[in-house]
Amino acid sequence: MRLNIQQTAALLGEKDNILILTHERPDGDTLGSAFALCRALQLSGKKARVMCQDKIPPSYSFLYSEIEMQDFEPEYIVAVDVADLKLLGSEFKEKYEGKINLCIDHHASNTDYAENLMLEDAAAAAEVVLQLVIAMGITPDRVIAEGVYTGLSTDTGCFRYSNTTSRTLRMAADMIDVGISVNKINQRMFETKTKSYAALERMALKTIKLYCDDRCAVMEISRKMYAKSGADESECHTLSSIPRQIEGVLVGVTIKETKSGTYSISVRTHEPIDASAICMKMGGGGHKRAAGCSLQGSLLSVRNTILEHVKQALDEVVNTLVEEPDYLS
Ligand SMILES: [Mn+2]
Repeated sequence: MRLNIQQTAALLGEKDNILILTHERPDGDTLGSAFALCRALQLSGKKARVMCQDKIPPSYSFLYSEIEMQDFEPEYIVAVDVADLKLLGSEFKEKYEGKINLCIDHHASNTDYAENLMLEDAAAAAEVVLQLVIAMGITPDRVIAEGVYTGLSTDTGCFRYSNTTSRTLRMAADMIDVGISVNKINQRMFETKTKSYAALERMALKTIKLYCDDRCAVMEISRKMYAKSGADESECHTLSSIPRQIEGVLVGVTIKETKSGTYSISVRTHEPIDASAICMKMGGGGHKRAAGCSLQGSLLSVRNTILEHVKQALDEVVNTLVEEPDYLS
């Protein structure tokens, strides 16, 4: 069932001992939103804690350094920024399938696996969480504000992507008014690379190839490259935005080989290509301009499958592109 902000706030008001789950390979939005909600629940006198199947990268430690890790038997389980149960990760999916009570999300592709507070036009789950926190009667403190700002900024590429709205910026401004250090967060999130990540990025850049009349760029990251660079998968979210940056490219694809040998695909698009529609055809989902899916098989067959769907999507809009000279390189 779909809930609105007020219904969800009232519902949470009745609950206690709340476990908040993030998606696997956690990013700034799932973590910022989860810890902001956790803090708000704790401030309202409830017990709450956050759990993630994967290790939380050290760069996000500021999000929880002031939050108490409370120990309790969970009575109510909330997933944040998790569009599909399988995005919890295989271990957590098995553990929590059928046990999640509430989902707070902003992905149009959400599979409604629990009672659902879903705002499709929100740039980040953090936008939903902030409205919820306020509806719960909690005034955001610095810890909540840092979580919300981190979610807003990371899901919008530091307010550059097309999902950024005036509301996103107003919410960010409100968080700054609480007294957070924007520079500290931005520097951590956008202006710092580990040496191992920088090494991986160099290798990844070399793999970029153009397809479909140079409208699609594909970048490939192998296990060998992780091993050689020493980079961790968890620090590699921002790689996916690189292929789309090439002039004339409408679809940027990043193919990452996972530990289990399957391939994790990230698709980033420019208007008018719908990344979510492309990924849904391959069993995944996401947003209009940023989506993902998983594929099995050889790298060659995986790449061909993706290119087939990308070509179809490009063919569907090719006539509209002619009228848009900006898209012609
Ligand atoms: Mn998100």
